[in-house]
Amino acid sequence: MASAEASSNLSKKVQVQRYKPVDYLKENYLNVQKGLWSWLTTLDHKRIGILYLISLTVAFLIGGVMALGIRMELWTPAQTFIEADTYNQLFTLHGSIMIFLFLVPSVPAVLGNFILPIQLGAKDVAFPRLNLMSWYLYMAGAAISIYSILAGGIDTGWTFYTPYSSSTGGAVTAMTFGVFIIGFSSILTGVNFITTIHKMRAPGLSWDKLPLFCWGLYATSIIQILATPVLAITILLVGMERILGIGIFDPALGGDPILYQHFFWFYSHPAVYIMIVPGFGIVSEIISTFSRKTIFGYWAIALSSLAIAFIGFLVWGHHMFVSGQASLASMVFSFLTFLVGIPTGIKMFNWLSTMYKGSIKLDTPLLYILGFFFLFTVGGLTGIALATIAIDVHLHDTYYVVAHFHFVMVGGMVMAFMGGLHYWWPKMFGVMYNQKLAKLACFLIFVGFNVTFLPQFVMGSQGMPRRYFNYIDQFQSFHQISTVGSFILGIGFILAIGYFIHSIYYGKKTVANPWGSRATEWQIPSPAPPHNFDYTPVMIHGPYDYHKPMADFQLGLVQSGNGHDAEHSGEIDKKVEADN
Ligand code: HEM
Ligand SMILES: [Cu+2]
Repeated sequence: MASAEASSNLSKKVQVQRYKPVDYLKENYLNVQKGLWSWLTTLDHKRIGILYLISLTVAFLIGGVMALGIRMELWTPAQTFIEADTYNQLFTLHGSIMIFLFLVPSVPAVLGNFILPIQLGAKDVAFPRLNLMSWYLYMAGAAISIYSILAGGIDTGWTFYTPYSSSTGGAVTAMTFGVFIIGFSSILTGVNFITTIHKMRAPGLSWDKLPLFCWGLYATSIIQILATPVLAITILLVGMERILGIGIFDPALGGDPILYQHFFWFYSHPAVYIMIVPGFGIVSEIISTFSRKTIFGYWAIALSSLAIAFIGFLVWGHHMFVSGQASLASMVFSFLTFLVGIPTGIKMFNWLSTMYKGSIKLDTPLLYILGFFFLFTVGGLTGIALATIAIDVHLHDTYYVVAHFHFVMVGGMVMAFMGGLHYWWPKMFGVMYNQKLAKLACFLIFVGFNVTFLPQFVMGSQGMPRRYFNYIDQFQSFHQISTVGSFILGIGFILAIGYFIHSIYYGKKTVANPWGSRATEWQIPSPAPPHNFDYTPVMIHGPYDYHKPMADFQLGLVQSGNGHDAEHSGEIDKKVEADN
């Protein structure tokens, strides 16, 4: 009651104007400027999001081809078609590319860049130039990583464990330098988002109305800023050890390799939350929109993201149960790891409660999120098993771990990313993809994923070690099922890329709000206008207030006939007439 009064006071005070919703404008962020140069020098957060989308898709394809190479090699227990050395390089590059060039940047840099300022009712992020610089740093880091492939490749695994990485030949120095540079891109994005969320919220958008996607990005940004520098310093030290021979991690030089593992996992465990927490934000948006219901437990979802970010800093030692750390330390790390299950469980509970008795529409974005629920739960629960010291001693460095982290990273994060991409695609390009093919691709990806990774739990628990080129005959059928699955998965992704690109050129034009969502980004035309809003929107309701009438949310963009953007008003009048 009190809050309804407050919001009506607010609307009186600022005299909120309601405009007719406009579906599209002649001028949008895609056509406002033309030519490659305008893209390479753009300061528009939306265009930078698209630049990231293109670069990340290329990285994902390269990483994906390498994965298929690994799976093909494992078709037979002995050598199948490549040398053992090449195999080591393949899984190292696959892991490094997927983690550092795809998963870490994916949701924040692509979808976060595009959607966050619009959800906040802002014209752009707080530091547009810094935003563009992040993309250039990403590209520079990617170029150096690719150089490292040409300069001999690396075979240390994506974890760059010392002392091997301190002494092995190849291009470890180049690769770690590339990761170092990409780390800065990640830090700058985090700084930008935190400032934007604090400073650029539209009037009326209090913290309790902040969309949960923004909360997710906020929690992620904190981790990016606090954890990434530790990785940067660590790999810088590896470089110094290699180049200058200073003993830090290599016992031969008087260093300590366990120290490296502490440093590495102090970043890399929180980094797994950099990957998944923004994905949680996507889940909340999609669940609410496609259930037509207010999100259940708003604060519980928002704060559990922060709790996960916080606890995530205290559990890194669960990667080191068998590396010789003190058993008391192991017990503490094991206990703290179990705690992560609490905020994660809270999220699951709230999402399912949001769907309960909702008016559910099974469109492609929601299908991906339902897949996420299933796969991420398997990933999370097997994580609890691994966090149990007595079990981990047996499962460490087996295919069980490989299956675990693929269930959380692909089954969780990539599913959420795909859901988000399908959800926001109409806003990004103003077109709808082929929905039938999209459902087919989602099905192929879900089935292919399970066929690839479920057998890995079984062979891992039976002792199949990870990162091995040869294996004993008993595991062959598991490996072959897994390889078949990986090709189904690959076909699913290729299909998705195909209909996405097709839709840009031939897709049906879509309306401003094809999903009937209450969230702010759906109230502006599709594709988004160059500056998102022509006036500062005033947020009266929260983004999930499905019990309030739609008309309360419609911002429109241009008030036709008021001289404001006169160039388009005639066209808009016609469009509005046609709609009525
Ligand atoms: C939420 C997203 C998560 C991601 C992205 C993720 C990712 C990963 C990755 C990449 C590894 C393998 C590291 C390596 O290469 O050695 C790993 C291992 C592990 N994860 Fe997770 N994980 C997640 C959640 C969890 C949860 C919720 C738990 C437990 C509650 C957990 C417990 C573990 C443990 C104990 C290991 C070490 C296993 C071993 O090496 O023996 N993880 N995870
Ligand atoms: Cu971890």
